[in-house]
Amino acid sequence: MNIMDKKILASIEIRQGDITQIEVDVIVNAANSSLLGGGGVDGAIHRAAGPELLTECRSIGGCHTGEARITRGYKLPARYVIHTVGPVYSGKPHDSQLLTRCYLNSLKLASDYNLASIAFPAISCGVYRYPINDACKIAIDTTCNFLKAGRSLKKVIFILFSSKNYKTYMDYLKSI
Ligand code: AR6
Repeated sequence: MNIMDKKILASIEIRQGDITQIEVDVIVNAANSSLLGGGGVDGAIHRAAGPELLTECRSIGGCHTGEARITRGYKLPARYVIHTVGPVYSGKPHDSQLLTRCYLNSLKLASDYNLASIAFPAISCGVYRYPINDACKIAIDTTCNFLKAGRSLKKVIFILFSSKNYKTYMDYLKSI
């Protein structure tokens, strides 16, 4: 591993916990294409942010799978929320392309807003049933490649709800 790769890995952090509690510039929401809320991490973010988040999301008018939109964070400790729509897992190659685009478009949007820190949940790994091992590689590989271009982001946190998913991310990060 060269010095540049080490620097990139040092800006990635894996944590176990609740994304609604985390103090970063922007947290990412695993939304659905309506952007009008739902269960899982989406429900938790809307509950913690308060009703103004839904009002702003309504004004956006939806988001296609793989794309991302940004709103304010309202009552959350995070200043902004990036809403991205992961694929419903089907087992087809297109799944990984769409999940890659979720991470890439979220990272690009954070950079466009000149943000320094971002936290991701395991997009698509709940209700949308994406296998955690495959999703974890996409999340970390896409992020490392993005950080190589060196824009505003200095810290990328992956925050996992379960200890099993936390271990999957830790094991993969250690292996690269
Ligand atoms: N903090 C961090 N991670 C969480 C939290 C939290 N507070 N809550 C859940 N997770 P899911 P998806 C984890 O189902 O698969 C919604 O209804 C959870 O354990 O939230 O992309 C949307 O509206 C799992 O590992 O998102 C969509 O309809 C991961 O977050 C649909 O679900 C993602 O699980 C999106 O499904």
